[in-house]
Amino acid sequence: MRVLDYISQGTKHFTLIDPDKSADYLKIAKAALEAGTDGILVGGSLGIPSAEIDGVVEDIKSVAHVPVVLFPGSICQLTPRADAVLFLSVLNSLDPYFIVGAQVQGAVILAKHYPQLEVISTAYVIVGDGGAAGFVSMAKPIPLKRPDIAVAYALAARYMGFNAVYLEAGSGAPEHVPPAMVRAVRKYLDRALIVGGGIRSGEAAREIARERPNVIVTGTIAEENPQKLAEIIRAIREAAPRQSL
Ligand code: 1GP
Repeated sequence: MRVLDYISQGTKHFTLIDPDKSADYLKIAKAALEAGTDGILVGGSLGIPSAEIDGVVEDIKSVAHVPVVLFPGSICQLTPRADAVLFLSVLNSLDPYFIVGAQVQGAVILAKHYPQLEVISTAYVIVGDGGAAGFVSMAKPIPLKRPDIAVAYALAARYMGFNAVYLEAGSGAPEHVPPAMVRAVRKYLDRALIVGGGIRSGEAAREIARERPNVIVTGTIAEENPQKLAEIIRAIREAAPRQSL
């Protein structure tokens, strides 16, 4: 099954592993798999040497029975070892490099060298604090109290033909994407909706899952508190049993 089809059904939990932050990425991957995560994203806003990314993904693939998907912070984080890549365009960046420049460079690598890698075109929309992702990509984050602006971006993404929209509050953000914003976007978006950043409790995950995004991503919690991760995954399952869109 293609990863896009896999994530388009129901609400799943993905764990973000940033090898730059966590030397012990394999331990985190194993803990996340044990807690029942449905997929693993690999990537980060800051540097991961391109020489390392192949090995990191290979290692994670060797223990994972779920899709391993690239979440590249730069074109140096591409590898054919993954199951798919989120081909991100930071729609609310002020710098064209992050909207289409890096994508032009990355597209050539994908087409010429990794044509077998599934590409999921993803409108990456930064909201609230935005974290390192927002800072590095020169984003103008959408205020948390303006779900209407998030809807406008999601609609633009839909008409531009993106496969998915990713609402990103930023890793470690003080506030996650508000459920009201997820609800507003879900109402208009007939394709995969991914939400992440600042989700630290089962309660927060439950409230977001009730709005039926397709993927809820957590990163930091897997590094800091694997038990909490199990609670988050349970809450998602309870709030959004695996319904189809
Ligand atoms: C993925 O950036 C997030 O969208 C991960 O955020 O580290 O706050 O869970 P956390």
